[in-house]
Amino acid sequence: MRLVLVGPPGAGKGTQAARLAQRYDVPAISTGDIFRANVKGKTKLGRQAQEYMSQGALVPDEVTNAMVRDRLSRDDVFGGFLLDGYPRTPDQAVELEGMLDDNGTALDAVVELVADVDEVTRRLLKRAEIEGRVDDNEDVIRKRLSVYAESTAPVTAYYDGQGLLVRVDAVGDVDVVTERLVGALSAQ
Ligand code: B4P
Repeated sequence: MRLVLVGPPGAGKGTQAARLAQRYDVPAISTGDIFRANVKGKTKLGRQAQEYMSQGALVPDEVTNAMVRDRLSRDDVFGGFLLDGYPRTPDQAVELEGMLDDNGTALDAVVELVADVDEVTRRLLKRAEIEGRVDDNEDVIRKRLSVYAESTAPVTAYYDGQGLLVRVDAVGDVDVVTERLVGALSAQ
């Protein structure tokens, strides 16, 4: 199973990626998590990513693409993977296609988690209270949502054109959303 999860910030990508990875026994690869781990570890990549993330901007494509290329070269992805939060721009989508071509593989599906702006804003503000993430304040959330509409919506259109896009309603109980995802993927 080679899957991509897309959706606006707060749609539940990280939440559902962990569950689907367990269900399909593939590694979940979250570009956001990798960046956050590097920020925490004060690495060069972390220093590069931090200024963009704290402003709600995307980390430049060349940095993100190189990081994903490296991650997808490891042995644990041979049997499949779930990419959470990548690709997020048309350039990243084209790069990913190249990486998979090089390995003689291709994506099985791209799942879009659909949730409206009010719902995702409410979730992220709630997470801010619990986790205190620097990019979960109202101004930065607004910026992240506009970046999503501008840069990532074309990515879903691109995959829709390839017949790979599966849209799933991401509003509701976490378990219910997981069952919707599994149902949609098995019907694919
Ligand atoms: P991400 O880490 O991907 O952050 P996100 O879009 O907010 O999604 P996340 O996975 O954290 O939240 P989720 O929806 O699961 O990216 C952060 C930053 O990293 C980006 O802004 C960018 O700067 C950089 N970045 C990452 N990937 C990049 C790329 N490819 N290119 C360039 N830059 C990149 O969950 C949100 C909250 O909702 C949680 O608190 C969760 O508990 C809750 N929730 C989940 N499901 C729910 C449900 N069904 N009901 C109620 N609450 C729910």
